[in-house]
Amino acid sequence: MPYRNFGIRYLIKIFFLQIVGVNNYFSILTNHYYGVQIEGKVLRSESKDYYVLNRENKEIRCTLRGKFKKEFNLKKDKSFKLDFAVVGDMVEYEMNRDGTGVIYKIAERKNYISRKAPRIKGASYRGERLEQIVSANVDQLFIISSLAKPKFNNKLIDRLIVVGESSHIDTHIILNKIDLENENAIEDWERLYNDLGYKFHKTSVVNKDGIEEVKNSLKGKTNLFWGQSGVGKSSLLNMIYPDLNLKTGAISNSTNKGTHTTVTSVMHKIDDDTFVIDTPGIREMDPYGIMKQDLSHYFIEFNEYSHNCKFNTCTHYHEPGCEVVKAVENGMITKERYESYLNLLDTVEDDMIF
Ligand SMILES: Nc1nc2c(ncn2[C@@H]2O[C@H](COP(=O)(O)OP(=O)(O)O)[C@@H](O)[C@H]2O)c(=O)[nH]1
Ligand SMILES: [Mg+2]
Ligand SMILES: [Zn+2]
Repeated sequence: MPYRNFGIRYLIKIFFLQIVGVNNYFSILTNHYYGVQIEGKVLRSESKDYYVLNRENKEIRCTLRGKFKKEFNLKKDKSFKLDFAVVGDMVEYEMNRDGTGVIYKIAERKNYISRKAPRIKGASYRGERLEQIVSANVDQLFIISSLAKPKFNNKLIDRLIVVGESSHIDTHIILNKIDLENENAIEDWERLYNDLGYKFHKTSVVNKDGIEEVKNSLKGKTNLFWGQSGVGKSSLLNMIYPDLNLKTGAISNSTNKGTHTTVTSVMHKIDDDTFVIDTPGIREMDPYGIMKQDLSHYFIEFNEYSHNCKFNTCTHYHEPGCEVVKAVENGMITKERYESYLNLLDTVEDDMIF
């Protein structure tokens, strides 16, 4: 008798609601039908799997819920759709019976670090390049460079600084492998970046120089290690946190590829408030979503001059009455930084997707 059944069920439901209260009743319902809902942090992803660390420090392999699509308004100057999770995302997932999980919610990102997805080798297609997010919710960007092998590359550092600045993330620079050459060669760079306000650490994994200083700077933050392949990102992390046991390797000259090194970004938990993200080495670095007329904002020493340029759309290149160009001529802005700027301005122009 369906009607009578319904009546009894209805009475039980009312009775239940009376006892446990509306909120608890619904949470019991949800738990029963959809599994327990848990919060966690994405540590890494492999193809379609996301490894999520929950509050009990358990790593759960999750997939994204089927029709997962959510509109985010993430970065100050950007708004677009994302339908995936990335390293560093805070997510909510439900447990399956087999111990895996299904992510059904990605929390709004505080910030994130990205670049243009690398060009596919040999492809003649020069269309829109997608955004590749390296990590979300980062407190500090550590740009890792080396004194030699590979040789110091200030243009790459400046490109990475632009990403840090445009994402409003504190940026440090590490110069590693100072055991290889006389570090005096780098004094001018050290002064330049320090003057700009970027903390400049000098390290050697061989001599253990500067390791404690870097370790102290990492404490209590979520830190992204980023830089060229072979500069020693994984080696540094191993030296600072021996338990990590990350793979390291020399770059083979013939293929220019790392051997058995990091392939995707991986976040590691050090303690309750300290996280580090090791990234695969990069060979090219084009910031994503930066417009030509905004680029100079991310060269922070340009700002006090660019206000006074004759045109407020000045790109500080060929325009008359440009105060930035004047500052370069007067030696107030270094030629090297200005060259990095022009070099980037070119890329931004080429690959403009807005
Ligand atoms: N001489 C010297 N070699 C280093 C130093 N740090 C790392 N290396 C070496 O550089 C190579 C690349 O290191 P790895 O950590 O894999 O670089 P990653 O690609 O940036 O992670 C390895 O052969 C390391 O042993 C250092 O401070 N001094
Ligand atoms: Mg590595
Ligand atoms: Zn100008």
